[in-house]
Amino acid sequence: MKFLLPLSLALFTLLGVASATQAQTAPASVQAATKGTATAQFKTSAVCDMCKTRIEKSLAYEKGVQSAVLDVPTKVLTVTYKADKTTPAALRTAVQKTGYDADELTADARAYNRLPDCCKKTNPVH
Ligand SMILES: [Cu+2]
Repeated sequence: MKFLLPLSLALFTLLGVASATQAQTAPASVQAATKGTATAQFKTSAVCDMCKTRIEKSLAYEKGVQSAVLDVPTKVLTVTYKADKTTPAALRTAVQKTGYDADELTADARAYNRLPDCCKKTNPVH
């Protein structure tokens, strides 16, 4: 009967692996439920709450954008968008046209010049 113990241990191990595999597939099905929605983050040149409002409003009007949230202290803009309606590149362009840098891309000069002095990127975050 002694030989049965390792056998049942092996069986338990197999079962354990099987349930672990199932657990791993669960998040994938959650992702499938929200399929088509993607999130992108851009480092901007925003310096204050006015910048935050300006950028979030501007992005809200962009095609395919579901939400846009700017964190002023880190200057990071998080955009949730429909992947079949827009692209991170188009979203960066939208940020540039609002007058702010988006990652390595420099702000549109005209839009930047229209910003109030307190929102110029030469200012520290305030
Ligand atoms: Cu500002």
